[in-house]
Amino acid sequence: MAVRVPRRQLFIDGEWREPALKKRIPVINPATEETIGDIPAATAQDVEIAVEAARKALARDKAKDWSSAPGAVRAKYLRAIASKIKERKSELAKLEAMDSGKPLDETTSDIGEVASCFEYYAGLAEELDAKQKTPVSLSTEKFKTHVLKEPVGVVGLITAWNYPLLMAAWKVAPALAAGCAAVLKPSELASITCLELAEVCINVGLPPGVLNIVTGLGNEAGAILTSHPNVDKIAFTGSTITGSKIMAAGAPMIKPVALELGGKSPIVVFEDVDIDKAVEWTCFGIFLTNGQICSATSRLIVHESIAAEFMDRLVKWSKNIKISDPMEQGCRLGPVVSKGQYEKILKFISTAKSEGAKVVYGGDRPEHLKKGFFIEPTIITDVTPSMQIWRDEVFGPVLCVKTFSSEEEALELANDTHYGLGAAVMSKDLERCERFSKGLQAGIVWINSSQPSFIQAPWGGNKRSGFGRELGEWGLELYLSVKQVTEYVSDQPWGWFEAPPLEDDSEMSYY
Ligand code: TXE
Repeated sequence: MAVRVPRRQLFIDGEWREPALKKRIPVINPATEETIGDIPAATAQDVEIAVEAARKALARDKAKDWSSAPGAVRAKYLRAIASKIKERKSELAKLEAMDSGKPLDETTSDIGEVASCFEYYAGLAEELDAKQKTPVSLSTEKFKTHVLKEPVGVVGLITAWNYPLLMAAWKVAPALAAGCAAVLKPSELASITCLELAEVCINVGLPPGVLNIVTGLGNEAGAILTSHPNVDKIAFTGSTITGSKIMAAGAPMIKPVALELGGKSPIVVFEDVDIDKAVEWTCFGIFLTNGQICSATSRLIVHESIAAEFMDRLVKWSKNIKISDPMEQGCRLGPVVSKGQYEKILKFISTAKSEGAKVVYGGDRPEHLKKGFFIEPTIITDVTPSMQIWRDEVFGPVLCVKTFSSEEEALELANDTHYGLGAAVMSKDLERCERFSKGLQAGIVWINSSQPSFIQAPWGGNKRSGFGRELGEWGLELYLSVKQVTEYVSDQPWGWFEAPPLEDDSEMSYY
C-alpha cells in the first residue's frame, strides 16, 4: 500500500538542482515515526538563483515571455499540469498521506481538487485576454481612460503543511494564469508532493523559470525569499506570527503581501437544529485533517436548552471516529503532522486543565496506538473566555465548548476573538441565520454546515487571520496589478497658461 518517496532536488529554471550546501531534511512519517526519505534544503544561494530564474522567465524573449503570452497559451500548460496530476492521483494521495498524516480518503479528495484548481484557472487565463483592457467612463470628454490588468511580476509563494499540494495549487495556478513567474517554498514538514509538482512541470514542458520550487526551512529559504528585493509580492499561508514577520520583512520595500493565517472559528448551534446533523457537522468542522485546518470550527457555542443532549451525542460520535494509520481503510483521524505539533497540542490540553477546564472526552494518545503522533478527538468544557484554549489556535483535534442563552450573547461569544477566518451558524430559522451571518466578523460563514470550500468562491479572513482572498476571480486578482492609462483627446490646448487675471474671481476648471 505504501509507496516509495522519490529522492528529488530543488526545481530551478526548469531543472533539478542540488542545493548549494548539499543539505537535506529528513521526512518523518507521523504515523510510524519512521524516516521515509528526505528533501533538499535550500539556502540563500539557491533562493537567489531561483528568483533570478523567475525574473528571466518574464524577460527571456520580450516578444514571447510568459507574461505576454496569450492567456490561452498559459491555459494549455495549466490544463496539461491538471491532466498529469489526475494520472498520478492515487500515488500522490498516498505520498501526501504518508508525509502529512492526513487520512488517505482526504488526500485523495485533495489531489482531485488540485487538478480541478489548475483546470479552473486555465479557464480564467483564457478569459483574461478579453478582460485585460477595460474602458473607464469619465465625467469629461477631454480624456479617455482605460485600465490594464498586468501580472504582478515575480511572486514568492510560501505554504503550510496541512494541505501541502492543494495550498500550493491555490497560489501557483492563479499566479501562472495571471502571467506571473513564481518561486514556491512549501513547508519543510510536508513538501513531497510539491516536489512531485516539479516533476509534472518537467513532464509537460513548462517553460524554464516560470515555476521554481525551493524546499527548505522557513527561517532560511522562506526568510530570504520574503526579503528579496527582486520578488514583487509574497502570498503566504501559515501562522499569524510568521505572517507578521513576513509583513515586517517586506515593509522596507513596501512589498505587497497576501496572508492566509490562523483562526479560532466558532460554530454556533441554536436550539431548533436537528441534533444529529449538527453533531456531524461539529465533528467534521473540528476533526477533519486531524484538526489542523486554519478555519476549523474549534469553539462550539451551543444553546443551553439542548447542551446536555448535544454533548451526549457529541461524545458518543467522537468515540466512534476511527483513529488509525492514515493509509488504513476508513481512517477518519490520523496523527498530527510532527512531534513538535503533538507536544504543543498536549501542552494546550494540560494548560486548559490547569486553568480549570474539564476534558469530557479524549485529551491524550489513543491507547491502541503506541507509536505516531496521534491524539484522541478531544472535547473540553467549563471554559471561560479568558482561557488560552478559548483564545489561541490549537491546530489539533481539540474542541472547546461554551453555552449561551440569547442570540446577542451567542454573537458576542462568536466574535470574541482576535481571529476572523471562518464561522458557522446552525438553525432551522434561515432568517435568523442570515441576520447572524451579517453580525459575524469572519471572511467565510457557513450556514448549517462547516468547512466546505469551493474553487469558485473567495477564501480568506479578517483581523489576525490575514487579508486578501484566494480562489475564484479574487484569487486571480491577487496576482494582477491595475494600471490606469489616460489619453488627452481634446483638440483644444489644455489652458493652464491662460490663467485668469488676478482680480477675476471666476473659477477655472480643468476637467
Ligand atoms: O507555521 P509557520 P508552522 C499555525 C498553526 C500551527 C502553527 C505553527 O497554529 O500550530 O501555525 O505551524 C514558512 N519567513 N498554522 O510552524 O511557521 C515555513 O517554512 C518566511 C496555521 O508550520 O507559519 C512554512 O513554509 N517563511 C496555518 C510556512 O512559513 C517562513 C497552517 C508556515 O510555517 C518563516 C500552518 C519566515 N521567517 C500552521 N518562518 C493555516 N493558516 O492554515 C516559517 N516560514
